[in-house]
Amino acid sequence: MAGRRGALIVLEGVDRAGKSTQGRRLVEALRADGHRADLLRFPERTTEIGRLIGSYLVKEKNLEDHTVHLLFSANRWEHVPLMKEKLHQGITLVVDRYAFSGVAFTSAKEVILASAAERGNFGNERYENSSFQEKVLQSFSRLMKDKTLNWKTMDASKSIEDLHREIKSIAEETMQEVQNKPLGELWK
Ligand code: NYM
Ligand code: MG
Repeated sequence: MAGRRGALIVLEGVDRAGKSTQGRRLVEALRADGHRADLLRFPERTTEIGRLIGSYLVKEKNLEDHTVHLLFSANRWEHVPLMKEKLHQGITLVVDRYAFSGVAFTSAKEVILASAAERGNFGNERYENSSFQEKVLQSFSRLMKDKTLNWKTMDASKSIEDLHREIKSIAEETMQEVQNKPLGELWK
């Protein structure tokens, strides 16, 4: 097993798509099968930067748009050394949102008017309304045209169990595929 690296598996999508549920299930299942796997999420609200982001999201704090964008980015970068170390050690990382959310949510801001009405079903954080999420989805669709990344689209209306089985088999395939490949760099 020496030298085999872990896979970086990123779950992206609009709010309430089921990413967190599936991420947790995936890590549990991989571990149960004897793989080494860790779950990460972004924003990771427990660091100093993450606490700033958290207070922005719950509307306790106002931050200028570029500033908050860079905080989200910094919040990922502060975890990159640890992520690389784990991947090199053979630990597969399941990540609940990554830089794609960074692009999709910030770019959705550029096109949305502040007048978007709050709708049902979402929570009370910033961005949690259907017109904003619609823009986010369009932005994700553009990002998925990048064929250097191995995107798989999931139908989030399926049952938790069915989705879990699909995601697990994709994850296992990916772990096999990348185990002897060097780590790549995103958008380079
Ligand atoms: N979000 C998340 C961003 O706006 N930019 C980012 O870079 C990331 C990683 O944070 N509505 C947004 C998307 C979500 C919000 O995320 C909180 P979560 O997964 O609901 O905790
Ligand atoms: Mg949320």
